[in-house]
Formats: sequence, structure tokens, C-alpha cells
Amino acid sequence: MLNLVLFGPPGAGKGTQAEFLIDSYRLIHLSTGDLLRSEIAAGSSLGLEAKAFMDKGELVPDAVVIGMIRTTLAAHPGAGGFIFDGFPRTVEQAEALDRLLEENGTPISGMLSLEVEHQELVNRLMGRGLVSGRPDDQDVSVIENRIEVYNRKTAPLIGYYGAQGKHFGINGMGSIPEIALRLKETVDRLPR
Ligand code: B4P
Repeated sequence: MLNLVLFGPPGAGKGTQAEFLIDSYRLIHLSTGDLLRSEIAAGSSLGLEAKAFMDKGELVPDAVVIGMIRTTLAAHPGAGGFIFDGFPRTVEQAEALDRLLEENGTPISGMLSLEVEHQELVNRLMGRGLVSGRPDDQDVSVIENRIEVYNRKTAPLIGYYGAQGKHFGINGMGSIPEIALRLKETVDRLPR
């Protein structure tokens, strides 16, 4: 069983590279960003609550995203493995994920941490903002806030997974196929 955490700052290429990893390793994709945007599109009360945080570049409260992950894991009892994309984003979320996976006896195999320079992140997100319609991609100050929130609340997870011997830094600069190859080389060496 292969359980991957795809990690990195906003714009690092998580969603982009998740597509390649799903195809290559037949994993179930679990993106909290996508799940939250679906709730917004459906006009649910959870979506309405989440939108207020996302539009400002803030994290949605831990209890909300942990609940979504619990429900999605329970919906795939026989899965061969998961790719967690954009989750966990706080130490509390990481601890909750470890507990949930322990119940299933299938721990995280590795955390793939995409490393990308600050200006490149801003350029990618502004570029996507021109076509995606996402409010959080269209304003430089919101993008800068997302990166600042990442540095303050999410980057400490590098130490969390590092202490478990599960952190793998991947150069996230370059073309999408080049980065996919770097990820594959690392995933193929992970225990399963
Ligand atoms: P996410 O949906 O996770 O979005 P993201 O961090 O912007 O990354 P994404 O995966 O979409 O983009 P990618 O880097 O692939 O989160 C959005 C918001 O949801 C958060 O700010 C937060 O409010 C909320 N949220 C989500 N999960 C949460 C959680 N667990 N807890 C609390 N809140 C949560 O790609 C970006 C752009 O770069 C694309 O246009 C892509 O085409 C381009 N790109 C990718 N790789 C490239 C490359 N190598 N070269 C050039 N361009 C590239």
C-alpha cells in the first residue's frame, strides 16, 4: 500500500503533479482544495464557511478539513493507496491523519516536498488566475498571504515528517515532465 503526501507551497505544482502520480501508481486522489471548491460550487453551508477563508488566502479551520478527509477515507475501504494533495497543512491535521491511518493499519509511505522559488510561485499563481477564475489566484496580496501562511503554519510539517524519516525534498523548478521524473525516482524507492 502506497500513501503519499504531496507537499509544497501554493503554486508548487501539487495538483499538477498529482495527476501524473495517480496515473502511474493507481492511487486515489484526495485534494482538500478540490473538495472545498466542490462544496463552494454546490452552495453548501460548509462551502460558504470555507469560501470566506479561502478568498483571503487563509486556511480553512482544521476541524472542517479533518472531517472531510475522514469521510473520504471511509468511502474507499478497499483502496490500494491514497495521494494526499494539499493535506495536511498544519501539525494538528498531520496528527489527525496519522491517527486515521493507524486505524486502517496503513501509514504514510513518504512526504514528497516540492521546492520552488518565491517569485516563481507568484508567477505561476498569477498565470493561473488569468484563466481559472479562482479569486485566490487573482490578487498579489492574497497570493503573498497564502505563501506567508504556508511558511508559518504548514512548513513546520517538514520537521514533523522528517522526524519520522519520511520527508523527501524534490526540486520543483523546471518543466512539468522533468519534475514528474524526479518524483517517480523517489516514489519507486519508498517502502510499501
Ligand atoms: P489548493 O487547492 O491546495 O491550492 P494550491 O496550494 O494553490 O496548489 P495547487 O495544487 O492548486 O496548484 P499547483 O501548485 O499545482 O488550496 C487552495 C486553498 O484551499 C488554500 O489556500 C486554503 O484556503 C484551502 N485549503 C486547501 N486545503 C486545506 C487544508 N488542508 N487546510 C486548510 N485549508 C485548506 O499549480 C499552480 C499553477 O502552476 C498552475 O497554473 C499550474 O499549471 C502551474 N504549474 C505547475 N507546475 C508548473 C511548472 N513546473 N512550470 C510552470 N508552471 C507550473
